Amino acid sequence: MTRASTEQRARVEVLRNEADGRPALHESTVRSLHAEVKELPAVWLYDERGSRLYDEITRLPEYYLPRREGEILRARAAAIARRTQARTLIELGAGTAKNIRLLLDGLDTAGALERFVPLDVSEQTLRASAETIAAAYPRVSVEAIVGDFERDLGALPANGRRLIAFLGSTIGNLYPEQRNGFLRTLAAVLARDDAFLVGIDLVKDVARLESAYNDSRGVTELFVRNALTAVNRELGATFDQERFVYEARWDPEHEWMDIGLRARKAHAVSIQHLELDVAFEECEPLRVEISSKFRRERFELEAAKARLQVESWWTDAAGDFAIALVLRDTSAGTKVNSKREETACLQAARSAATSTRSR
Ligand code: AVJ
Repeated sequence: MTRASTEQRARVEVLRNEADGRPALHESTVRSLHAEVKELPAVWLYDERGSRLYDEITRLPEYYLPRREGEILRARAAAIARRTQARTLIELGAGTAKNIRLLLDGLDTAGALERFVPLDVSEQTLRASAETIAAAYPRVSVEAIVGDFERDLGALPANGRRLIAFLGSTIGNLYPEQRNGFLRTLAAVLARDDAFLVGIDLVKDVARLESAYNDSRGVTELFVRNALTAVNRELGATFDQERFVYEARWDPEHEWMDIGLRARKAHAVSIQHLELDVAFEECEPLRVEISSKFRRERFELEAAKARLQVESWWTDAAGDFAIALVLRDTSAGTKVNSKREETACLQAARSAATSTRSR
């Protein structure tokens, strides 16, 4: 394969570049720092160094997620190819994750796959992985998109059967309300023959969950602390690493890992480009991300609320992780609603009748 033909195949379309996104990111950073629990948007984790550190996390013995997901994909890729007959594979939040290749292998072997569309906010990471995929799958045309999976679902290429993959339990980074919005938007853009494939980390033993985010080599801590480094550099902030301790703990009420830092002592941080001074109390937390863990019933319910239907649910042998194949709900939706309306109006009629009778 010559270099020129490889480059021709990996096209990169920039829907939004870093400069476009900056006002929104600054705004959401200000908002997050004013929240009840102070927070830095998780986007700050994924600069070049952050992406490298995350890559390192995926190889940690404690961080079971990618290996469990890989186990499921290896076992199910052929079935997924058969059921979806996908001609286009779209990957949301593509990054550097390797598991998408198991899906590409399955779809490519089945023979229908024509196109791979990775979407990610980081142009640099995206270009590199698009080139690698283009070189490894010569029959597949790679059309990468620099964009945001919460805002750009409507801009995805739409001809032919599509499989939209959202792997790695990245969906767990969204707050419930955001997740609901995401699923609703997805339901709106999903055609009858399209499918959505989502990797989901499951609720499990607290000790195992906490050790996945408190690895013995401290790579996760470096990854999280890198958000402070990025904000110092990009926003002229004065976060001092020494003044914070790393903390990742299970929140049983919300069933998510609460990941971030905690101020050792009361102090203030100034963020020059936001014209903001942020005061921390002693022990006050600064959240950097949440990582929600799921139960099947809850996920199916959330999907149904967004008019999506979980067609298949596969787990690894240990039951640590799940992959759900999700379709647009073509059957229930309107029927359920009209039934509910009917019941409500019958109830109203009945109670009106009762009150008339008793008068
Ligand atoms: C990439 C969002 C799935 O939540 O497990 C890993 C990020 N943070 N270790 C996760 C992460 C700390 C990861 N996701």
